[in-house]
Amino acid sequence: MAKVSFSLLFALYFLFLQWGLVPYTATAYNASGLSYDFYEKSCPNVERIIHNVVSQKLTEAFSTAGGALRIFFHDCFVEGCDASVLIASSKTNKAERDAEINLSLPGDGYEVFFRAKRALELQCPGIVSCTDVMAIATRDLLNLVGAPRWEVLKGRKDGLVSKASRVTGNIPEPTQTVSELISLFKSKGLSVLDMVALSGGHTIGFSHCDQFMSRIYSFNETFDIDPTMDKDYAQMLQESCPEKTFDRNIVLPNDVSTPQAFDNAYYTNLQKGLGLLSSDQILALDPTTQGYVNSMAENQQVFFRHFVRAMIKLGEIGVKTGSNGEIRQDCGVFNS
Ligand code: HEM
Ligand SMILES: *[C@@H]1O[C@H](CO)[C@@H](O)[C@H](O)[C@H]1NC(C)=O
Ligand SMILES: *[C@@H]1O[C@H](CO)[C@@H](O)[C@H](O)[C@H]1NC(C)=O
Ligand SMILES: CC(=O)N[C@H]1CO[C@H](CO)[C@@H](O)[C@@H]1O
Repeated sequence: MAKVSFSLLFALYFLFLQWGLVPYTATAYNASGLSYDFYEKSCPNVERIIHNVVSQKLTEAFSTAGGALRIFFHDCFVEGCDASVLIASSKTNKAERDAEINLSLPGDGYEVFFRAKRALELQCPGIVSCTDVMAIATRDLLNLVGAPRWEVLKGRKDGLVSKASRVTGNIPEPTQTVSELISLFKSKGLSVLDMVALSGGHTIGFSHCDQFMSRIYSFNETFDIDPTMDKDYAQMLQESCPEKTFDRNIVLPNDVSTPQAFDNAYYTNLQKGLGLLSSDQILALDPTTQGYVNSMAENQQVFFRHFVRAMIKLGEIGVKTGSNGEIRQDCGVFNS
């Protein structure tokens, strides 16, 4: 009897955990060596200094939030979260940010990280790593546009390697299949659920025409337009991105219904064929991911809980501590 009710409870707990009804505990997901109070003595105002810079920058350019999130994500997937994406190329090294796939990484996102680090150097020189700045600033920006707030673990060191050649294969592409995406995320220690929740980052931000052109022109032998896309939406996209003469600088919102709000509309859009990238739309169609899309579309709190948990996990990928890294003085160049 006791045995039966225990397994029943366990099954229920698992079910609730799956669907995000158990409040997450951050401690379950930290990487060794990181802590919440890492700068308590050395730079007690670190969070406030970053927050001031970030909120100022956001009032100047709303696109900062999406830009920063995408750069943070790319940084963590290539060499781990170590600010390697901020390094500028030199005569002898083509750096990560100059990989072909990086061409579209947004200037405002870079700018906010550099600005926050410069503000910190005035008050606590040489103390706070660029990678911690990225994690805190991204959290703050998302919170300012409507995401829940979470505590950021600190103590990451900045990486000593940044190579464009390390990018390909480590960053997902919009034409990949669900199983290809799943195996990439899995290789970074992220589950299918994490992947679906993090894709909700596309509730803000923009994409360039070339990232979805193949869905709206000569899709395949049978269909001119991807039949999984809403027809009016496809027509609107065609108007903004004419086949032969599209403007390489034009960007369109990833979330067509509420582009400026961090909400679960990304998922409700997918249910209606309003996903912009193929990699978005297929999440609502593939049996492996469809259930997660539906539960996040149905309940924004479920999305928020899974998103926060997955962001904390994302922020711990390949983290360097101790002598495996440095505290860069200028986020754009290695110390020596
Ligand atoms: C699942 C696989 C993913 C694919 C294939 C993908 C692909 C893309 C592409 C092609 C763009 C448009 C780039 C451009 O044209 O400028 C984009 C934008 C963006 N992505 Fe993803 N992404 C994925 C997952 C993620 C994740 C996990 C995050 C963060 C948690 C994220 C955050 C963003 C943001 C915020 C933007 C907008 C950037 C801006 O406004 O400048 N993406 N993504
Ligand atoms: C990190 O996780 C371990 C257990 O996995 C826990 O003992 C420790 O308290 C956590 N540290 C922080 C700062 O959450
Ligand atoms: C075109 O795409 C649709 C939808 O993905 C698919 O069902 C169909 O089999 C494809 N046709 C060809 C010729 O590949
Ligand atoms: C090669 C290249 O143009 N890389 C770009 C990567 O993204 C940043 C930010 O927009 C640009 O400054 C780089 O030039």
